[in-house]
Amino acid sequence: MKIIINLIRNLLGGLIALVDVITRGTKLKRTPEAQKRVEDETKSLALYQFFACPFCIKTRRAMYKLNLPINKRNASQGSVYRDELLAAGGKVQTPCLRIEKDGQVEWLYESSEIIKYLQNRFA
Ligand SMILES: N[C@@H](CCC(=O)N[C@@H](CS)C(=O)NCC(=O)O)C(=O)O
Repeated sequence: MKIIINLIRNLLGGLIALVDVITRGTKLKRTPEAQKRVEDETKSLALYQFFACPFCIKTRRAMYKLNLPINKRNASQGSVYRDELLAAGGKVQTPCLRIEKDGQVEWLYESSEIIKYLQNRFA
């Protein structure tokens, strides 16, 4: 039964991911210098995610629109990133944004909080 539920979940997630790619629209345009600065800043960020999770898709969509090449780390079963998320973030819930600043690391959960953070910082 669990296998069937997971299969349906992944199929639905895959479908949403496909629709997302088709309907994403355009990325935010910056001057080459501004884009370079943003790209340098995004090096200290990483998104822990599942490919087919609707909340992750929503977050990736916002990242795409803001033109943010944030490193994506798949936290699926058996992955080292899953262990890392649990150990350092405190729970396996995606999406989670790992933010490194001045040698400190913050783990930001909740898609709406992550999107708000990215919009405040990069829009
Ligand atoms: N309110 C959260 C919901 C996130 C959520 O439910 N994520 C699911 C995946 S779609 C999760 O991490 N579940 C834990 C698991 O699958 O182990 C958000 O908006 O980010």
